[in-house]
Amino acid sequence: MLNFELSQEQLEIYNEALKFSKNEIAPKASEFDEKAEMPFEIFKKAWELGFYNTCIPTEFGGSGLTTLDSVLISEAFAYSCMGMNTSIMANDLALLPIVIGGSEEQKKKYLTPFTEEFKVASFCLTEPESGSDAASIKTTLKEKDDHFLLNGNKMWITNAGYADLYVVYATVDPQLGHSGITACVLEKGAEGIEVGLPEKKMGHCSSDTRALTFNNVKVPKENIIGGVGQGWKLAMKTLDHSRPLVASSAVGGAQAAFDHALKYANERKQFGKPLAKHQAIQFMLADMGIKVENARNLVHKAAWLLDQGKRNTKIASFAKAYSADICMEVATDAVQIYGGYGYSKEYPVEKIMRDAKLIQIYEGTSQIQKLVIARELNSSI
Ligand code: COS
Repeated sequence: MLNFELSQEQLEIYNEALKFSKNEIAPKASEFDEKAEMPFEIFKKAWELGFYNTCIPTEFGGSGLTTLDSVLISEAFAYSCMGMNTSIMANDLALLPIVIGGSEEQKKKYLTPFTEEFKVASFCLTEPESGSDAASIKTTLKEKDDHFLLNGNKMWITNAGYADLYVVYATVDPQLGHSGITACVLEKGAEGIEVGLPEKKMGHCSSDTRALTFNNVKVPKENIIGGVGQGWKLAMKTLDHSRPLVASSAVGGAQAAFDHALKYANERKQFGKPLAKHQAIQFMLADMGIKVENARNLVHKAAWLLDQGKRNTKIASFAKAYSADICMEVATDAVQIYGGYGYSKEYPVEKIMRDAKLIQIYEGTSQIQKLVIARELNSSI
């Protein structure tokens, strides 16, 4: 049976999240963007309402929300600020490898505390010389007696300045390629973790991004997630889960840009009538509406597939590439419809356009999504 309507429960989750987004996030979005600070008070309130760490299963204190529920929350939050939503989603990105590949003890030890108090987590894969080619990481984990020693550099790590927990990818032997990659968990304060200064970014300024350096950090063997050499597949499976969330953030941003543009086009008059009565603008608005609707449908399908226990790699990449690209396009068109006002920080679409750009880049660029899609297509024949 095909049904395009959300259930009553899903609608309630979305409406509650949107209410929070409009009442708590929207009024502070510009201020924190300008200050380039994380809004911890807002994050803590979101955590108290159960909008955080939605990937944690109920056995470990989580809320039991589905992936589809999670993308609804992500869209609602991003509607008011994609930057804040990035920081919130980054917690899920970091905890997902433990949810997917961790042992029962690891899940209890590392996931449960996130349900008991507000905590921050970071997913540490990218390096200065390893971005799209994620398997080329140089950070090493060398076995020594009863533990490993972690050495290397990570780059563009969301939440890194405040993280209570880091999930770090490293190689036990670069010669082994993918099968040397291993994931481990580190807690705040582990000796040898050096946290860089905050990156100064074009957008997503209310989300903390930094480099990390690991100098002989001692990693107990029980901190390895999923076994030595299992890190690559764990990272790829994690991205299958997290890409629908990122894509839904793009949908939220695009919907906001569209709503602002539609309202403005009905208010602003030129040549004696509202912009919305000019066919040139009507066609732009129609195209923007088509794109947002299409993107949302793809995101919901990518999340739904996971909830059915099915592999969603191709559709998750469809959703990520398409939503990120249309978010950029819709935001750019919204700025165009606002004209000179759209270029001003006084109006909301300028920030949406800056924030949209990053979604085409992080968690796999649009080009990388197409590479993943091509491989999935080729492997199916
Ligand atoms: N689920 C399970 N296994 C997967 C998988 C997935 N989604 N994707 C790949 N794999 C497996 C492959 O099946 C292959 O397994 P075998 O060795 O058993 O055949 C193995 O992993 C290697 O895969 P692949 O050959 O595709 O590896 P590449 O090094 O060529 O990876 C991509 C290419 C583009 C997929 C990878 O580098 C990537 O995702 N890059 C973007 C990284 C990213 O998103 N960075 C953002 C950081 S997080 S903010």
